[in-house]
Amino acid sequence: MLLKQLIQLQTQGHKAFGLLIDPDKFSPQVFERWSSKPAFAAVDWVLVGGSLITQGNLEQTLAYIRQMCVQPVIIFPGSNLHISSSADAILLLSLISGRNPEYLIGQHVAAAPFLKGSGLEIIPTAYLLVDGGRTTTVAYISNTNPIPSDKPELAACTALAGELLGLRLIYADAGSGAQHPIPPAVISAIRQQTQNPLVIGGGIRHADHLRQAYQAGADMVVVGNALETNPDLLDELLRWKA
Ligand code: 1GP
Repeated sequence: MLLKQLIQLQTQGHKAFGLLIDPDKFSPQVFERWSSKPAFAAVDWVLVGGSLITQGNLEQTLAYIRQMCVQPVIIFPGSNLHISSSADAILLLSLISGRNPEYLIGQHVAAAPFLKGSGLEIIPTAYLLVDGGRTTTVAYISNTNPIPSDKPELAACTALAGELLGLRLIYADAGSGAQHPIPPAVISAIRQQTQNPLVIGGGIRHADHLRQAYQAGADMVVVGNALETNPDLLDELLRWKA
């Protein structure tokens, strides 16, 4: 069970790293460049997904990645169309920073029978968008306002509400391609209020961002865009993690 393993890592104080792959931008050549690096062994989860998948093929991307690496593959869905048995698990996201019922429970109702039959590990996730300096695809598509990045207490209360509602993982996201990552003050405020594993993503481009997120209390940091444009950054990021 991946969630249990993550909780175990968290208990041991081990910091985890997630590589996010957008099926629209997926390139087997880039993936091979990542996976041939010794540093790749330090990747804990490979997440696959995006708010909007247009030309990409989720099924084929999952099947390819699963064949090419030993790491667990987790779907990070943008909608109830993004369900496939070709992964190990799926983050069942409830977008609790927003007030759009469709992303709080609506899509979940339509997805429920497919999830039940999928054989996937379902990870109930409190999903919080925090403002990262620009309107991201996820904020636009979900028609929700992210939490202002200078309101740590608002982020903390939102995450706590998600935990009290029974969600098992907290994913605070500045959104893919965010101008700046979630500030450490927001991360540490969430950490102080909650106990669940805390995943941080969006706009992480340097080892410094990674270090700050871990030091503020992130249990896992997820990076997508920056590694797509510069595959060699993986060494730098994971050197710090090691
Ligand atoms: C987005 O948290 C992820 O949902 C990763 O964002 O692509 O900006 O790294 P980036």
